[in-house]
Amino acid sequence: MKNQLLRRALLAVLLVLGSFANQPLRAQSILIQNMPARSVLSLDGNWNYIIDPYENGFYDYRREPFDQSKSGKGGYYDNQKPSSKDEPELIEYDFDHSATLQVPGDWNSQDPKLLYYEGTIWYKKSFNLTPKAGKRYFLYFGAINYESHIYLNGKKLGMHKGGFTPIQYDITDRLSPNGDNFVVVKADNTRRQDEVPTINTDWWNYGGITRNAFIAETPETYITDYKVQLAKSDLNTLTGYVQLGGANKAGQTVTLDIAEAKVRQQLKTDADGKASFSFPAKKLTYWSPQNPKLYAVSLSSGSDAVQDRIGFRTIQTRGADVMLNGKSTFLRGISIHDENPLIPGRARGEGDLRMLLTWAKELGCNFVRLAHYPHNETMLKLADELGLMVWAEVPVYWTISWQNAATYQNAETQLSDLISMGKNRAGIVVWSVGNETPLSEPRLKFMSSLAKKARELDDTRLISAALELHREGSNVIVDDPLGEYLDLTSINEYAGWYWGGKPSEITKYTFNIKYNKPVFISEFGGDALAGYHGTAETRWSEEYQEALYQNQLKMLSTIGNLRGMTPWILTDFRATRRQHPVYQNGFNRKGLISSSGQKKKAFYVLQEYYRQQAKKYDGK
Ligand code: GCB
Repeated sequence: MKNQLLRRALLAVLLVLGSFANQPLRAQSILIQNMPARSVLSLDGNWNYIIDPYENGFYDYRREPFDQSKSGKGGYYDNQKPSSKDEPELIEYDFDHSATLQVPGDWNSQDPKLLYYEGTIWYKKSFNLTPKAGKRYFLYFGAINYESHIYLNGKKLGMHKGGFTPIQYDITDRLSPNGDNFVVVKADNTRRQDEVPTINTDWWNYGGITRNAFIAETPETYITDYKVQLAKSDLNTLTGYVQLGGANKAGQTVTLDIAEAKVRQQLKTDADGKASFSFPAKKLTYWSPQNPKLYAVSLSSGSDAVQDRIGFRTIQTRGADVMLNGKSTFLRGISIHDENPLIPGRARGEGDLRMLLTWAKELGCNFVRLAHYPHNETMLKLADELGLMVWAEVPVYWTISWQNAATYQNAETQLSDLISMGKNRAGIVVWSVGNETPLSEPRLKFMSSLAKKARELDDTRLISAALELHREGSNVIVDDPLGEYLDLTSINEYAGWYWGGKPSEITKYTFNIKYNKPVFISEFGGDALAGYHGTAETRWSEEYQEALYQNQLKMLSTIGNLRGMTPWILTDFRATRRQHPVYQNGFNRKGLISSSGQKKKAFYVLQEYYRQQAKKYDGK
């Protein structure tokens, strides 16, 4: 009897193990640094797709997921084909005869019937790759919005949440030896309260594989991660680490070469494959917006080598000042979404991104706020190259589920991935942990934990979040307790648009800010339809927006600690909330540049103000 019970228990355990054996959910471990610089097989281009609002390709008719079943089969990821003509099986999908979508690219802008679609779409791409002995292979997606389930040759690699951070899987032992492979992605952009972002945002919920896809090849032992930066607030010390992965990562030699700076260091990895370093930096030319100097940095170990272009600078605050390379600076910024309104949908390539940053330069910026989520790795590299400091942010936006532990974990993972991706970029000077989050105890715990996490992961940059204000008469008060944890007191402030009357009335407001830190206005603005003219009191007109900017700048000049701003926003952008049929038409019109590329009057107001600030702080 006892034996029988034991046997049954054993059988139950084996059954459970068996069902999981089919689909080990490979959590992505560490993000490999600078993946696009590797030898890659691009998976960009056409992918076949199936729209699946009922998720028939994922669940059986009892709503049990196929990929959790004993066989692990039955889902669209099998990419099944009829096996014999005599006994045709019932297969109710066929990727190869389905239409295609371009990758990278959101689905909304590629097929009119997908414009407002929120739900699941399956993507499939076949590719030829015969794995070579002694090599490792990693499948990479720059971003998939929002939840993705990824399968290679019918087997699950894993699930990823978060629409703006890279996804990587080691697929070395999953590639077919004969070279015929297929990858299937279930992308689901359903909005949910407990996710990050939550259900409510002011941007278009673009779905799909929105950034590049490729497979990178590395040697068996490879450079996983590295950080090469100046030490915290120290212009004379280069510090960082190199991390190897693979079987022979311990006790290896790593060479760090920055030829132009006459740096050549031989490092030894420890038992975990990590080699840390710290040494004096001699005669470096520091990165700055005036001179965005980047050094060619080369890391090599065994047969692996990675090249990067890295700038060196320090950023810190002292009282009211923001100090770049030890010198006080004013952050002449503008906010930007990952969208170039001249093309439909998300920005897709370097050209779209370069155009946005070139406009920011023309405006006189030395700073950009890449709102409200992690932007493309290419964007971060372009900012380095063009001499723009960057505020990088996670989509902790408005009213998140503050008390849900999984929501916090999700936000923290997105923050960690953003910091991992951006840590070698000189341009990034601020990590923002969120935007306009409403005061409460649970929110303070959530947000301050995120701020502490950001500092723990990277203490060389400033930490902030876009805060809200409240008013008593003409007194604008900023006393959000989260401010204690932040380096910049950043405020979103919409005098003259959402409150405070007409633009001409807002100069009466004065600011009462609790913290003696640099004050940064992370947003202000108002909508204007380009080409629509009226007086300074005609809402939606260019003149109204112009007056709003003029009076905002007057009002803000009374803040003694003011050290920068990123008005909202560089260009008009698509937003489902913006429904006015005459003035908005599905666009948030707070852009200084319209959806057809036309500069509005307010553009020139800010440009002139930035000219004066540049003169005051940089002497030109
Ligand atoms: C805000 C939000 C931003 C919106 C903007 C607006 O405060 O941070 O995402 O788009 O206001 O236009 O209302």
